[in-house]
Amino acid sequence: MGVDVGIIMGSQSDWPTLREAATILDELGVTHETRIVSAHRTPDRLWDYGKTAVDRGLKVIIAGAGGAAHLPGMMASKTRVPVIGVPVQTRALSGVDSLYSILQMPKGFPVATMAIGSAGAANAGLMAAAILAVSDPALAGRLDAWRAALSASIPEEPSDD
Ligand code: RP5
Repeated sequence: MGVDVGIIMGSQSDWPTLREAATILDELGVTHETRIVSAHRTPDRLWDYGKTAVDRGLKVIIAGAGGAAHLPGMMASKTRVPVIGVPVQTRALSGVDSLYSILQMPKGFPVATMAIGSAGAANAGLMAAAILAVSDPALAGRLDAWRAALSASIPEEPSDD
């Protein structure tokens, strides 16, 4: 049986960021796979992944890339599986280049764009889980519990420690 979420990234160097999404999905018990798929270096791999995504049963794709970050948008153009984009933080422009590359999609091919970097990657995992939870009550319960635990961990007052 296939997995629900595909996590793809443009380079091995993106993995420390995209791992945050995988960690969240692990915590919530959401099946997923991870692949390096580069819009520029492996365009045929990108095409094949997008072309087969529906038939393979993927329900959400999380796509992270940095710099001239065409991967999420190209993937959205190739499949109707919802694509969540994660702008990876770059050294040259701090990820603003990645953000703008992913965010400004033309009408017709949306990418749900998260924040730059690891917070965006973690939120991509949570967003994917929220989408799946619409039709999965057990996952919805786990997501509610995860959110409640986070809220409960926040102290009411600041500490000097
Ligand atoms: C992008 O170029 C990748 O998504 C990565 O963020 C960036 C740099 O890649 P490497 O040169 O580290 O492989 O395609």
